Amino acid sequence: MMKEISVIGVPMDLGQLRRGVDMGPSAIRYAGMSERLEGLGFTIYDEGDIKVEIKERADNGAETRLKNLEAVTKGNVRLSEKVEEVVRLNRFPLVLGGDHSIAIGTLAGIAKHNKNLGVIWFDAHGDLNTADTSPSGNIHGMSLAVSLGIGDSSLTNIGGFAPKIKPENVVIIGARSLDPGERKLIREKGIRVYTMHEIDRLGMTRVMEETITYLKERTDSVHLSLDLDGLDPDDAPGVGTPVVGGISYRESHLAMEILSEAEIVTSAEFVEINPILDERNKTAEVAVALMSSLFGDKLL
Ligand code: 6HN
Ligand code: MN
Ligand code: MN
Ligand code: MN
Repeated sequence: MMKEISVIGVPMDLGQLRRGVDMGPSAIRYAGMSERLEGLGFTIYDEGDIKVEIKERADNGAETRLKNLEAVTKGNVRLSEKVEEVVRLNRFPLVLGGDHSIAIGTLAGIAKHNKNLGVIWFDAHGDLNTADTSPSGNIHGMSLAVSLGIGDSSLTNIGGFAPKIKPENVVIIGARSLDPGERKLIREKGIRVYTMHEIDRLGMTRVMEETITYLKERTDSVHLSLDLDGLDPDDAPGVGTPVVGGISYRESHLAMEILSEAEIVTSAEFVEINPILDERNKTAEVAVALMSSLFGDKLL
C-alpha cells in the first residue's frame, strides 16, 4: 500500500436533512486518526476541509426534486478536483464525510485516473435512487447511481465524463434497506450485493474472500466507500439513517483486516458520522479503528 495518505475532510450535510453530519471530519480527527495511522508508519498529509455551502445559505432547489442540488454539486466538484490532485501525487486519498453524497466527488476524482475502478460499497443502503425512485429527494441516497451514470446530469457529468464506474465492478456489502427502484436497478444492471442475509449465511470471511476474488478478476484498483450505517446501530449509533440488524463491529473490523491482507484498496472514504446523534464520539472512534485495520494494524 502507498505509504503517503492525504486526508480530505468534507463537511457536507446537504445530501440529507439531519443536521450535524458536517461535523464528521472533526470528530474523526478528534478520535485520533492521524496518530493511529502515523503509528503504522504512514506519512499523513491533512489537506483540511473542502469548502461546502452552509445549510442556511444553500438554495434548497425547489425547481427539482433533488434537495440542495446546486450546493451539493459545487461541493462535489471541489472535492473531485482535490482527490484528482492527490491521486496524481500517488498518495492514498482518505476522504472523511460528511454525508454519502460526497462519494460522487470522490469517485469522479479517482475515476479520472482509473478507467477500470472497482468499488466496495459498505452500507445498509444501496444509494441507487434517482429523482424518480427516491422516497426522500436526498442526494446521499443517489450517489452510487450517479457514479454509474444514472441521474441528474449536473451530478453525473462532474469531471466532464460519465459513467465513473461499471455496474459489474461494484460490490455492495451490508444492504438491508433497499427501495423498490433500487432493487430493480440492481437486477437490471447485475450489481453484486451481499445483503445481511448472505453475511449471516456465509460469514464475513467468505463474503470478503469472494468480493476480493471477484474484484481482482476485473478491476485494477478498488475504492472502499464505507457508510458507518452499514454497521449495527448498537455499534455505530451516530448516523442519520440507522437500520437495525447490521454488521457488528467485530465483523466489520475483520472485513478491514482481510482487505488489508489482500492489498487491493487504493482509496477510501468513511461517511455519515453524525456527532450530534452519537454517544461520546463512539462512531468516530469505530471509524478510526476500522481505518487502522484497513491500513494494516496487527494485534501482535
Ligand atoms: N445513505 N434509501 C433512502 C433514500 O432516501 O434514498 C435512504 C438513503 C440513505 C443514504 O445512508 O447514505
Ligand atoms: Mn450510504
Ligand atoms: Mn447508508
Ligand atoms: Mn481482529
